[in-house]
Amino acid sequence: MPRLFTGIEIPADVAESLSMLRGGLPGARWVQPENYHLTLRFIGDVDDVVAREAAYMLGQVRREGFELRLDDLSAFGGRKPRALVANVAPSQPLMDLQAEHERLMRRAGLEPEGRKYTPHVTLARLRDSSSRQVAEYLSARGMFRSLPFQVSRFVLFSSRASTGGGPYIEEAVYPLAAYAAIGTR
Ligand code: 2AM
Repeated sequence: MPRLFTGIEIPADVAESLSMLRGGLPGARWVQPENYHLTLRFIGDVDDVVAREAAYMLGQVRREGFELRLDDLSAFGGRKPRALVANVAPSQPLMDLQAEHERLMRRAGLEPEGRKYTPHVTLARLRDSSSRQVAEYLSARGMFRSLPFQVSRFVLFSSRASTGGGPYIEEAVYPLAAYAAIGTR
């Protein structure tokens, strides 16, 4: 059973700037820079029929590319921090693309995603870091802001069944076109 999710790749120059943030937080398991990604829709462990249906549905997306920027760092989990993440600067095209993935995956037979979508790039998974250590790390690092980057495709990724960690495999790649250029201006 493949464990699938849709997402956006992080370009090498942005990944390099994120990789500078590795280290200095006890209890952190740092994500390998080649595994950085922005999840759009977690699909989970599905059988091959659902996987094929999901891949087909994603091929229906007709959207333009857009620009994104990573903006600031934070931790998920509150008093029991579980992940250190880079946040994404607000982007309506990103939210629209994510909402379309959600609709398409429901049409492919998946249960609705109950949690609100919070776009992020996970930098480290935290096991034994205290909220104080995380706060210290965040204040020592100060403000993080990436260069803007162009999103011109999204990807259906698989990861090792059940563990969820990288390396991730690109099962299918879907281009986002420059439709705006065609007769709309
Ligand atoms: P994360 O970055 O917040 O850890 C591949 O496992 C991707 O799917 C990861 O980016 C992970 O998000 C996300 N993911 C893993 N398990 C998930 C779950 N149960 N629900 C939603 N997203 C999940």
